[in-house]
Amino acid sequence: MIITQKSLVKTLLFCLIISINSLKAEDGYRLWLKYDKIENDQLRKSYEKKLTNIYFYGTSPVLESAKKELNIGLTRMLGAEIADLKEKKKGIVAGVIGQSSEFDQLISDHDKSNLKSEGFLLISKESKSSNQIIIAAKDDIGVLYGSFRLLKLLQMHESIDELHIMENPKIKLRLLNHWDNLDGTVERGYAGFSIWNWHQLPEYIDPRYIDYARANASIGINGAVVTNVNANALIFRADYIEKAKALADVFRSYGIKLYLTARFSSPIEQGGLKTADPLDPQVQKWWNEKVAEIYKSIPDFGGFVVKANSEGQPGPQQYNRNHEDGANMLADALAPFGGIVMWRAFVYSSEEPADRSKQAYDEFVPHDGKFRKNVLIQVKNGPIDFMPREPIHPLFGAMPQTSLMMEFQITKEYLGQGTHLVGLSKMFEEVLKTDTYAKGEGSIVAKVIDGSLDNRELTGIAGVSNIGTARNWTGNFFGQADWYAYGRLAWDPYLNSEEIFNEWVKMTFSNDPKVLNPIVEMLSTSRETCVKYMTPLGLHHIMGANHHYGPGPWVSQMSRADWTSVYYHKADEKGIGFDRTKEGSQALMQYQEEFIDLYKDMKTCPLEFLLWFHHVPWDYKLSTGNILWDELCFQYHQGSKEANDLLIKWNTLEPFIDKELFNNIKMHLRIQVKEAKWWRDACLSYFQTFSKMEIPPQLEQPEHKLEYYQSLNFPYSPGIRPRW
Ligand code: GCW
Repeated sequence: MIITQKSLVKTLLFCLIISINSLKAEDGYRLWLKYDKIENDQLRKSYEKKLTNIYFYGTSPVLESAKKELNIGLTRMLGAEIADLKEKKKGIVAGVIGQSSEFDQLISDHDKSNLKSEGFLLISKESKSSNQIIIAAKDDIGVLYGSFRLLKLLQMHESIDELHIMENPKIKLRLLNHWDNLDGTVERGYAGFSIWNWHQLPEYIDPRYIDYARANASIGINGAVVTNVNANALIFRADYIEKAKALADVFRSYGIKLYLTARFSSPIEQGGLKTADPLDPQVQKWWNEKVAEIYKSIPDFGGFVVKANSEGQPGPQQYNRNHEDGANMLADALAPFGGIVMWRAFVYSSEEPADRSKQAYDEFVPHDGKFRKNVLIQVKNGPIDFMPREPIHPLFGAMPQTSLMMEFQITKEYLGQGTHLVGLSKMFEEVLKTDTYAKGEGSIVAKVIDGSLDNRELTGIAGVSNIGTARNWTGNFFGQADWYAYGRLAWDPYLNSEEIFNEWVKMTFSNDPKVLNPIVEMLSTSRETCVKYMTPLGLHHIMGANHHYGPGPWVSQMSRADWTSVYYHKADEKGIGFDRTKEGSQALMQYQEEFIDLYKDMKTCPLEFLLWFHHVPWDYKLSTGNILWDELCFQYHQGSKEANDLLIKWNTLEPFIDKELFNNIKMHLRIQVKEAKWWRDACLSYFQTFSKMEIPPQLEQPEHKLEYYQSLNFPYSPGIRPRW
């Protein structure tokens, strides 16, 4: 046998990949793309027979990424070398439809006509003369997604016989929003600093950027807004545009577009103008030129996200203009290049309104149908702010002539931040499946977002990223599951969380039911657990001030009343809760009639939103048979107990989990147990000063007096908004 230098290098590289794989302790860096060797010999060999050859029709940077990924994944999982044999009859055959008649013949007309942009088809073809796994798509991004799907089948030990999988994404823009500042900090980030090293860009390309793009592409994310919505106009300086271009260049070969946040006052700060009035011709000209400059560097630039007239951010209202004027002005600058504006609906004015939850609806509904075609209104899932549980935002279903996109928060600002295990998929799913009743029963939020309810072309979804410089990306290991779940629901908002958790656990931990089932159960129950120990029965916004870490139901002194906790829980000697019914703030009236009927009556209002919509007397008898005060105590205690159950369950997994990873998660779960008890005891001690009732004697009593909980302070809590 003649060993050429090239084949020797290739073999050495192969050995290196295999050995690195088996030596390292599990530090979480590889996310769900672990590609561990398949230990079951029979299964591995059955895959190997079908997959050890790759042939791609055509080439492009995205197709190269797909091929590279198949190579890495198959080499690791099969422990065998993968050849690019130019063999078309055997193994993986991939391509974009419409580019080679030879390839096109492999696909039926029916399949061809059902495939949509970015979708993929995965089929097996077996005959005497051929044995192929075909990955086909209408564009190269679809081929990349199909390649990841094939690798996932193997990671999940599924059969690849008689394959016929076709998937099309249901939402067009599937974005991550990074609240990353140019100084490297991350607002509400609990996984270290920003992964974008602006200082060293554009020259230094951290290999992380590539792995970031791979991970996102593997779940179908096709856009990244790399800067904070509390925006900095510096990003529009020429040198920063070049830095952004360097990131866009990395993302491109993974089908990911780059977007930026636009500070509304940029024409003043970067352009030296006296005004940022959207109707001023000079202002429009500045934006037109700036946008043209960006597109010169980044031809596939996605567009802008804008937070305007919200929490001190500049906006059109400063010039007596409105959201429509502001959004359309930017949309006009972007339209010639195919760019879009995502204008956020997270607004509440500086004059305190009677009920902050009503404001976005009041400000936006009058403009329905008046935004340009390339504008999306980006709406948070609930009307307040990413609470552990909120009813859906009343805007969903209320603006049929406007493209509304969903904004979820993947980072856990209000759900235990960097430590608690809370499977967010359940929360996302709850929101997406809630009925708006906008067009009668069944008008669920997912249908608003995917455009099917109102026949909208431009559709989108955004998730506020939880990624940072932590070696495992998300700090808390289970944060990876939230990133994964967000991507999956962005691809298909009708998926079930159990299915998503199953996929993630199989790829991240193991296919062994002894490991799989308990972890899926932990993920599935944890969100409800968190709601119980933080904000049961519809309570909300009762966390510590500014950093939002830990309980702070007593917070009453802030520059605005609607930043305090007392504004939201309204506890007094009579009872607790925010009356948002017709007799109260009337926020409930912003929803459809059927929705109103569900919640309007204290007697029949589902318990999870009781205190969201009603001010309820302490001794009010609930459907559970308990009076309100007792129920509150039971729920807090149950939540704290369930947090402990998570730890107990985790401990049973010790024999099956990598030691480093096991301990990492165990330590975080211990923090969660401690903090769940802290939430419970602090909140009950405080609310007790109003209810004047005993915590039922069978329950553990608070460890400390209320003053102790009130005295705690955390000046260096992570993720706080920086002051510019
Ligand atoms: O929830 C609040 C956060 C702010 C955030 C704001 C927003 C980026 O506490 O940190 O600012 O929402 O969504 O704009």
